[in-house]
Amino acid sequence: MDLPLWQYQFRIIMLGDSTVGKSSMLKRYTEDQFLDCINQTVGVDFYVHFLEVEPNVRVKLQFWDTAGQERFRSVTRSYYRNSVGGILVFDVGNRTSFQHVQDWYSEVCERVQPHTIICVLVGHKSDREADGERAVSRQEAEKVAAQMGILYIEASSKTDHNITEAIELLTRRIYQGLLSGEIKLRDGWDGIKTSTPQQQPLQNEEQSPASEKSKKCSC
Ligand SMILES: Nc1nc2c(ncn2[C@@H]2O[C@H](COP(=O)(O)OP(=O)(O)OP(=O)(O)O)[C@@H](O)[C@H]2O)c(=O)[nH]1
Ligand SMILES: [Mg+2]
Repeated sequence: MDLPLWQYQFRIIMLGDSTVGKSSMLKRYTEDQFLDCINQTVGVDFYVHFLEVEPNVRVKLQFWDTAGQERFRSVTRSYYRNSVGGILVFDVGNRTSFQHVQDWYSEVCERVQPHTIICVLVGHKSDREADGERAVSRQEAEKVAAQMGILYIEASSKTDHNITEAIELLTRRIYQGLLSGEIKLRDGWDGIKTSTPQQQPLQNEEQSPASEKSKKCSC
């Protein structure tokens, strides 16, 4: 029998300061490409990828790639509530981006209430270490991640190091949460959807706003 295109849809939000490489991570993961000169995100952009989390269980990953720039914050914040996963990114060569990680995390956790979001912290641009540009040690980042109670992984879109691993680590963690009941399907919450809703226990919740997309080149 043919499998449906997907059984579950997980919405995952990319968070972190501007230029840490959120869009580059998704471009690498979904298109296996890296661009030295990439369009700066304006508002929110979208990427989709399908992943088989176990034999015959296919998940549609819908990524919301938010702009890190402060001036887009009112738009990007409206996407937090309908996310079940968060990829929290800083640049290992940019200490300021690391210092903002806790703020990003607190804000998304607050806004997703009463739902649950599962996050992973990514120390991105790990290739910069080879150029002597590391400004945040792995130990320090691991400590902050442990304090937040989330997983930490270092990755590079440029060298394609750990990008798939970071995204699939988060996806499998969400799937486990779904199986264990830690994460529940809710009517009116778009963090997780199923293609067979009649088989899922649903509870009433109100719906949240829709989307916007536009781009400009920062190069
Ligand atoms: N050295 C290095 N540079 C990278 C890496 N990933 C992205 N970059 C560069 O970092 C710059 C910013 O990348 P983006 O992906 O646009 O960053 P962003 O977080 O999406 O930025 P906003 O859209 O403004 O929030 C670009 O010049 C990329 O080429 C990486 O792994 N290593
Ligand atoms: Mg971007």
